[in-house]
Amino acid sequence: MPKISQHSSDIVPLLQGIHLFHDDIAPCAQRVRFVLAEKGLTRNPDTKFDDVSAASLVAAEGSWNSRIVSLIRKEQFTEAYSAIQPNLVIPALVHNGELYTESIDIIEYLDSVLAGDRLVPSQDDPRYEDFHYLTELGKKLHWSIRHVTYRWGGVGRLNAKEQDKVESLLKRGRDEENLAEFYRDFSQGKISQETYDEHLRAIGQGFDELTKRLHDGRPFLTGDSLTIADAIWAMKVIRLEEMAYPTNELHPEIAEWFARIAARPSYETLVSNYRVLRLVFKVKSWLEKKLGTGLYWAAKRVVS
Ligand SMILES: N[C@@H](CCC(=O)N[C@@H](CS)C(=O)NCC(=O)O)C(=O)O
Repeated sequence: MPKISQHSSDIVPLLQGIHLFHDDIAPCAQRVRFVLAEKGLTRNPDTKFDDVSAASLVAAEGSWNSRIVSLIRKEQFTEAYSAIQPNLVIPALVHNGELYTESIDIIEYLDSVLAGDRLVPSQDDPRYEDFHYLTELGKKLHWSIRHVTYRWGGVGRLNAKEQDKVESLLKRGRDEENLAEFYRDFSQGKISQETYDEHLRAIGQGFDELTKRLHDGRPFLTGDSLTIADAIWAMKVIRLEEMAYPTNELHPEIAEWFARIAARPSYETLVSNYRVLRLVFKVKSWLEKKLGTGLYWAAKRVVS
């Protein structure tokens, strides 16, 4: 059963067709875009997330409207977005005036209503148990990816006024992603190096779980065909590689599997819209690697 989310936004009921509230750089949104691309839908030009001009309200069949919630401009922390997603995270999806949140729930919904190969195995599929395990592990490790990413980027701190605003907006939701705690500790520099290292280690252990499965030569994580578990983990690899995480050296089987995902036409649609930023990330991480600092060396030190 689709999980329709409640909201208090005036914008949501106006939207017809498929509208994704997202940002190109966010792995949780990338996985939804991956599914939209795998299902053959095309992306319409970007608009601001709260655009209500007549032309932006309807997404034609076979396409989706891209509503950008810029994380860099902290647009997730606005009244208008909190009325859509009170936990202040992306993605959120609207289909014909109904709101869906939580990337995995959105994906399950899209998989059930869009034509094309099924990407979520049914519960009686022998792969389901492992699929579920890998998906849940991927979800759990999002907290670690968040720590590693913010530590590496060094930006995104909130000042006291912003923190108060975020905490007051979050009272409308359940703060399922622990944003209030994360931003309070991150912004005040209270997260220890040991904690960051533990998160990096947890990611390495997660990759070990994938490697165990890939050892038998299967092309995708749960067997012969692509599932959304592949998408969830591939988006982690994208993010980590932007920061020079040594996937090839530490997890060669994962690098090979990832190359199969990256060869799919849908992959290009994930990264093509933030080429410049990706280049900035890669230059930063390349320089760090040369200087003996950054995530490359941290991972070599911490992940065995
Ligand atoms: N469990 C949520 C996680 C959503 C999430 O944490 N999204 C991140 C981007 S990947 C976000 O919006 N972060 C906002 C922030 O860091 O302030 C989902 O899968 O939809």
